[in-house]
Amino acid sequence: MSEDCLFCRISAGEIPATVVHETGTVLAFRDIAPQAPVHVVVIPRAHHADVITLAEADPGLASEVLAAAGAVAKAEGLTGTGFRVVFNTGAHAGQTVFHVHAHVLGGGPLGALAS
Ligand code: DGP
Repeated sequence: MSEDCLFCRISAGEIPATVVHETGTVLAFRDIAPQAPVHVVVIPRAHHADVITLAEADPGLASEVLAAAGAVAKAEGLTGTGFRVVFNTGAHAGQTVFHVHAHVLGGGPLGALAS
């Protein structure tokens, strides 16, 4: 755990969040500033800065994050209509929290991705 990492502190229960799915290794909670009717953030409990460093360091854990994103999508009723799984990676992508997280977005039509 990194003491100055927001998502490490949420994982540790030090900062409250609306948790929708959790295991010993991953946690999913509702985004504080939702960009879609359903907007859930999925993190590994272990601290890795972004999805690329996670995939290099622990591909099994990266797979668990994706499996959790799928479980969230299913539980939120998104699998029939479609949804988006997004890993913002680095400053140009708008990443603001440098603890890897998947955004699971859905519940209505989503805008086009930036080109
Ligand atoms: P990104 O821009 O990809 O780094 O996404 C970070 C997301 O984290 C952003 O959509 C807002 C969300 N967020 C930031 N602080 C908090 C918080 O304290 N609680 C929750 N639930 N979400 C947060």
